[in-house]
Amino acid sequence: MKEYNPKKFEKKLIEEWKKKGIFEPDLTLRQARGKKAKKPFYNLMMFPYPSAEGLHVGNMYAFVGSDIYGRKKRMEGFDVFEPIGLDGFGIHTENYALQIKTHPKKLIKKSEKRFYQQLEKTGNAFSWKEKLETYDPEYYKWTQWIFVQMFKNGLAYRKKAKVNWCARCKTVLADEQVVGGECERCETKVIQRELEQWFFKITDYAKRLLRDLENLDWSERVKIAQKNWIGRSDGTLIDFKIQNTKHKIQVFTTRPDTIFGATYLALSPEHDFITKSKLRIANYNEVEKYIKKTASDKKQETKEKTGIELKGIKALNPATKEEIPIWVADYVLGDVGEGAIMAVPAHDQRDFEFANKYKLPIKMVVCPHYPAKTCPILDKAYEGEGHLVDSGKFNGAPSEQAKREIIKFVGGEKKVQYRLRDWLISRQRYWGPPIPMIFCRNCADKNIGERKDMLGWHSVAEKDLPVLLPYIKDFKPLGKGESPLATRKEFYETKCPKCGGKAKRETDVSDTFLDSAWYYYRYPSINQKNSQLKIGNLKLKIPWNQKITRQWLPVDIYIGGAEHAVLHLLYTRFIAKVFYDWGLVDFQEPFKKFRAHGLLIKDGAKMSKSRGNVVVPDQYIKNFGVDVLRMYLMFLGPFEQGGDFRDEGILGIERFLKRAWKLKSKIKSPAFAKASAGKQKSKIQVKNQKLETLLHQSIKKIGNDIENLRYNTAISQMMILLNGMEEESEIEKSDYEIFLKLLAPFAPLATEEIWRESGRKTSIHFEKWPEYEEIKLEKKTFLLIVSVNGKVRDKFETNIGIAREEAEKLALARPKIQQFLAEKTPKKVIFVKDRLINFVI
Ligand code: ANZ
Ligand code: ZN
Repeated sequence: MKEYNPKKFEKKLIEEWKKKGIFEPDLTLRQARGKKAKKPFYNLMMFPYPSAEGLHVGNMYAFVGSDIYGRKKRMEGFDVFEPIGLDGFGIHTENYALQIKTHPKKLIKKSEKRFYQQLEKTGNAFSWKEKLETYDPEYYKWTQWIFVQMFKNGLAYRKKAKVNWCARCKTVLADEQVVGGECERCETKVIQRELEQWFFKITDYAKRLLRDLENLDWSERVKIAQKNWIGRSDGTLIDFKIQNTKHKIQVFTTRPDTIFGATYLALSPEHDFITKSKLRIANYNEVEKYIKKTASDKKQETKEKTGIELKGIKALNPATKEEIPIWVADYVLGDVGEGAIMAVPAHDQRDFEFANKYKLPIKMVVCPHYPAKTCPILDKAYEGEGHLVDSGKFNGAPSEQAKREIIKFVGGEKKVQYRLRDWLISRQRYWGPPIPMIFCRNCADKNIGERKDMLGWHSVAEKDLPVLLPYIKDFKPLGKGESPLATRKEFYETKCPKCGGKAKRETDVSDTFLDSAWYYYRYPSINQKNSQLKIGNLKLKIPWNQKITRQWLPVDIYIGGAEHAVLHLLYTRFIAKVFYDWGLVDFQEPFKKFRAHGLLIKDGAKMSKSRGNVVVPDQYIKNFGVDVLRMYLMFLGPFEQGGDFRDEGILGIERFLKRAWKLKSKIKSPAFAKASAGKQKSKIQVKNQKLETLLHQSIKKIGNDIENLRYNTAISQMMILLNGMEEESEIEKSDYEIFLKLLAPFAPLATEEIWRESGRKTSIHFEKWPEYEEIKLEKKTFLLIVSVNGKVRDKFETNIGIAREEAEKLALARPKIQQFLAEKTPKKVIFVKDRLINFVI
């Protein structure tokens, strides 16, 4: 019999699969699966962004895990769609192009080829006919189309704002791209710059984004991250009068019950009260200096708080009617709440630290040890609930109840607020879709514009899309707050679509995360006619085919990295809701089920290019074959937790596949080669009860494990099953086939090859997933140990519950035992029920 040699068949099968397109479902579902029910299943993995270095095993890990799930679904009778493409626009690719001094246009040609080659080698069941690249004008035309619709629907706007600036990437960043005060990509400390930028109004959707999280079947850690990021807080707006003026300062607080302990007000440095009260502020020059100094710092929780008092003015605490000082402090954020707080040092840790530093009064008003006579100031703020003290007529009230009463008492207004900021969408870089907007000075001066709040701004007409990204040889970011497109007159000089006069194109490009926020709508429609839709009284071509979209979307399972929790995974949800509101789709959540995969560790650190500990799959595939690498990766640990990539383990998997290959020589009938291709019953045929139980157990366990992405334990069970089958002197052909089918999602190539060798014309991957019977799960036999004078001499399977006499009779009949007893009668027989029998001679 031939040895297991993946070189002989892996490449051949992969090419054949692709050529015949066996994993291309009929997307129209017209002839899907012959007469059987049409069951579309959209199996999606997170859009990869490649660089020319290509795929590393960490990426492959995620893809293979997704593929295994899809393969089982296919065997369960679903029409599985598993597309692949490249998220090749954006800073990631551009930075890499800069680093290796190539133009991104040239770079992507190379990386595209390399990446698709590598992906092909994974053995995944991709639908190759539907691949897409975000830098393809046919694709980004629609990305721009989305921008235009966002503008027309009031969801895209431009404003001057303090924004995150990465000096190394020379561009602004969305809040979601700033991690711990640093640029998510290059880990440079982010500073604040005042720039005019485009935003998407994701905050309009905060409430729904939060509410709909609840019922989502998503990885819990991602749901929690989104919840915290959206950050709902239920609070109250309270006015503080400014003494001797008509002015008021409104604060947002979640703890109105602590108002009697509010010993000062604190404003963010951006608060407009400061400039408005310039003449009344005695130390205005100093204040101005302070504000300038803090302006460029990105605020961080851990930083030491600083501030300055506004001299010459006081506020009135509406509860105590006492005068309190007003401070400007950098720990109060300009874009959160009202940009002003009532500071309660005894009950808010930030205020506590600030008050200690600047010697401001600390007044305890919520007492945790009520009804003690006095309530001592603690060495940190007491942020919990309790009973009110030092709070006038509210003394003794529980804080929760006092909240409601005090809101009435001071005339506060309830308000729900979110931490989420609008999505900063423009980038001062080259490698992205130009933002399809035109500004006309002339129109602006005459108060003309598509939108009243955006005078002079016109969106590019749908028929004029795409706005092509021009070739710019020197594409380096300028760092002046403008994209390199701003250096190209021939690009930005244009005619106003309204008045025909001289106008200027927007020169920023859009954020990469917009490219990837809608790609999964495009995949199934790539080779279909786009639909026309009536929106209002407008007939509009949309980026997909409506019928196909209805059949295939939303995505059934989405697998990807948890690091995208508040980036890609939040933006996609937002865009889906926007599309829903526009009447484009009938669902509000893009991914029915999302599972985050774990990370691969190498030498104690996360595998990543920046750490330089990347393992490239190619050499492993060459040495061991792709099935071995796939199974090895999946065996490293629970898929949702990741694992440690070490070389040693791979040999064990290789041995397993060699043995699985060889197992076919145990098949009882040599007629395996002429198997009846038509009738492929998955019925377990085995006569041997022990193996029968094992088969049923394995089908159950492996099926459940795949469903729960516990591929490592599924593989362990495959190993147990293999051991069990190897113990037999002969196995039934049909039992071996069950073994193959269970293995097929993990080792799709070896199993397909064996299937073929047995004379089948069809693919194993469309076979029916084996079924188990509940009543056959329980084992009815056990391995009885037979020893002579305490030494184990024999073992055999027998029924559980066997009686002593029966066991003795059977044991004595065994040739081995007869040999050891040498015709002596045992002096004593020790019997341990369902375990062993020992003869003492
Ligand atoms: C008084 C108070 C007393 C507060 C107390 C807390 C505890 P969450 O729940 O995270 O939304 N706050 C309001 N606006 C702010 C801003 N622009 N920058 C920094 N802090 C701001 O937090 C709401 C609380 O954060 C508010 O309630 C306010 O402090 C502060 F014992 O008001 B609190
Ligand atoms: Zn104009």
